[in-house]
Amino acid sequence: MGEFQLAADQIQSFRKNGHICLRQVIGRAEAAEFRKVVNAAVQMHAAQNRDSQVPLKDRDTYGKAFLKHMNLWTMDNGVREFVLHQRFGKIATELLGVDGVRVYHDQALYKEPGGGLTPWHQDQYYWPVDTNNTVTMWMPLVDITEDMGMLTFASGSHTKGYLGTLPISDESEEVFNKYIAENDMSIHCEKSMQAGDATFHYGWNLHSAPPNSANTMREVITVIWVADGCRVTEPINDNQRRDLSRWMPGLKPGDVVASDLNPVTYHRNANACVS
Ligand SMILES: O=C(O)CCC(=O)C(=O)O
Repeated sequence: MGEFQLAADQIQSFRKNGHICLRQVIGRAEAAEFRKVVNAAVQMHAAQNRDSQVPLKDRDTYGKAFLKHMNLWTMDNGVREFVLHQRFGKIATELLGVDGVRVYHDQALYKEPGGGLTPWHQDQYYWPVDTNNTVTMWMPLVDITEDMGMLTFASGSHTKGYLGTLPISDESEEVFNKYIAENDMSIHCEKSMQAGDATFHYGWNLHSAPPNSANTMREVITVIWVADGCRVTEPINDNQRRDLSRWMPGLKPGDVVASDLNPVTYHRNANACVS
C-alpha cells in the first residue's frame, strides 16, 4: 500500500463537519484481501462468542444493530497488517492535525439482513481519554447502498463535546434525535460506498445508521485512533471502566495511553509503523 493523498479542503471539511467520506482509501484488490482476512477472523471469533448465536428477534436494540467483533488485529496477523498500516494512521494523523496516532481498538460491525438501526450516539462517551483528537475509520468491505445501514452524521455536532451519559440505546436515539432537531443540525450520509471507501468521524460526532433492509450482510471494519501522547482520565461510567481495562490494560488515570494494545501506527517525526 502506498500513501493516500489528502487534499487541504478534505481536512478542512473534516474539522468543520466532524466527518468525511474518502473514496478508495484502499483499492478494490486490497479491500478484497482485507475482507478475506477480516471474515476469517470474524468467523473464528464468532465461534467463541455467544451473542452472535442469539436470534435477531430476541436481542435488544443494541444487539439488533450489528454483530460486533473487537480487536481482531490481536488475533490474526493478516488483520494486523491492515489495521496497523501506516496508510490509515497517516490519514488519521493529518485529519486530526496531530503529530501521530495510536490505535485504540478495531471492531468489525456486521449489520445482518433485517438488522435494526444503530441509535444516535457519541463514541467518546465510552472512552476515558483526555483529548478531543480521536477518530474512527468506518470502512465497508463490500459495496453498500444507503438501505444497508449507511453511517449517518449530524454535521458539526463534534464541537459540542460531551452531551451526556447516553450509551447506545433507545434513550440515546430519542434524546439525540430531539437534540439534532432543536439545534437545527444537518444530517449527512452517502448514497453508496464501494469496498475500500471509508468515512472518518471525530469521537464526539453524533452518528447513527438505519436498519439493513437489504438481503445481504453489511460488512464493515472500523479502526479507532487517539492522538499520541494523550492520557487516561478517571472513568466516569461503567463503560469507561470496561474500556480502560480492555483496551488499555494495566494503565490508570494519568498514564499516557501507551499500553501494548495501543501501538503508534504513524508519527510525523519518527515513523513508527509497526506492521
Ligand atoms: O456501523 C454502525 O452501524 C455504527 C458504527 C459506529 O457507531 C461507529 O463506528 O462509531
